[in-house]
Amino acid sequence: MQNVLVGAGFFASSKVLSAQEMQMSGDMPGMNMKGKKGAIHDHGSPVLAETPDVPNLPWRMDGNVKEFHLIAEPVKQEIVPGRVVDLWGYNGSAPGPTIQITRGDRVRVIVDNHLPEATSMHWHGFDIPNDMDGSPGSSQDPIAPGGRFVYEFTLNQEGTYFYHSHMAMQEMMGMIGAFVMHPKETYKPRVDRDFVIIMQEYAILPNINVPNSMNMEFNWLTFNGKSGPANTPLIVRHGERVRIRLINLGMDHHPIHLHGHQFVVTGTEGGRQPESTWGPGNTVLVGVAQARDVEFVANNPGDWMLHCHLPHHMMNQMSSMVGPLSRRNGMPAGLDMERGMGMLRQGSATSEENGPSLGRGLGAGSTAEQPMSNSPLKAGNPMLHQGTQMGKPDVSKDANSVPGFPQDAFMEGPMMAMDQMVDKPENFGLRPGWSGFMAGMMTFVRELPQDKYDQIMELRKKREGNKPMKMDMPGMEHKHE
Ligand SMILES: [Cu+2]
Repeated sequence: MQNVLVGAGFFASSKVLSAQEMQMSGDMPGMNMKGKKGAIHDHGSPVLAETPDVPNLPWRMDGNVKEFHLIAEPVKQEIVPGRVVDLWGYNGSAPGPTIQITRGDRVRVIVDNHLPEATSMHWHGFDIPNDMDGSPGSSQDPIAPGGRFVYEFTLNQEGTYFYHSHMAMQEMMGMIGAFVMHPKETYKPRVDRDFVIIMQEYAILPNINVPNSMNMEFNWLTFNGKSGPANTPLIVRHGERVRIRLINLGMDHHPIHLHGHQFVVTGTEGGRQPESTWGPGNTVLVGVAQARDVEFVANNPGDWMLHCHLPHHMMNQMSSMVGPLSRRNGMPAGLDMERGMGMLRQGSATSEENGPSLGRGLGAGSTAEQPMSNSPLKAGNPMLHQGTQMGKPDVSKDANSVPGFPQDAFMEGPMMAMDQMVDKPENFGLRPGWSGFMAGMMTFVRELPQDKYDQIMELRKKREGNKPMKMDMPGMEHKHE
């Protein structure tokens, strides 16, 4: 029915202990399994949060201390099929794995630095002693490359928190993770589903894999490290009460909009808000460094979009593909538009050819050495992505004579569809061609009737075989009868 913890604990770094050992590593106080088949209960322990596309961080008990292990390291992250980029994150993931604890827990986090430079770990919003705060230079020395720092504190808070590197440029390389603090007893009304979405943004030019952390404009917008259509939808059953924890760490604010439902904002990065403050809405602005919890009742079945409403944040690899520019034969890289916008004319922001200038733009060709066309109307196969379905956009005969054309004709739609490439159980049953319209910070809340829900869970089971689900913590049980 929902994700609940069973009595067995779940455990740290799989590199350290085996799954068998994890199962034996003790209880998670306050989060024992209470869920019965189809039971509705307004008391007991909260459900465990799911962070689609991001693992939970296992832990082990050391006496009465919950011990976690985070490794700051470079990661290769596939943000959409075929687009693998070089980010910095934790334990092989950017964002890093989600940590979940219960109010009152004594927590230890061992942080190892496998980066080529110093880092620090800040616990965002935590009421903890100053020397555990992770502020480099003031509360501690930065953690040297190859070094380790052990954080330990007792947490008497509940809500949606996060951890992140307190080195500003490292933040823009991906270094954040969610830290959920559960109450001992579930809130009322109880939620059946609890999701986490972390918003991040990167400036990555078409022909390199490393984000330009100095940029002020962004062309890759991610939910949990994936851009649409590669992110995994939130699967819920019709009738369930759902919480979504939204976390933003980047350079932009994101107005997150849910279709087909009204929600209430039940919490901020400071924890739970009193019910008297809950007002209906369907768009919540999540500012930089903020968290917002929203809750709603899934009372309207269907595949509902959940997305950032900034138009440019619903795009992938934005480049100068709209408007009159697209009707030219292309232009030599590094001229005209780039110059006008103060873009780099050669190399990347960190290349040796470039002096200290602040590139802002991301136009196609702003780093390419050869003239290139960005013209879907002129070039033969201008935007062919391997594996895409390449349907034809529906445009009128005189489209070229209409000022402003094209806008979306080559940005979304059939020619961008890649249903097969992003096929997974959670996408089963979506309308054919759906993926051509999902990009950037866009995903679905799929609110399914029992039979469709069961079908997807069956497929999930098949995918995972007898192993625990990839996103699970050992000891966590998925019930879906
Ligand atoms: Cu946005």
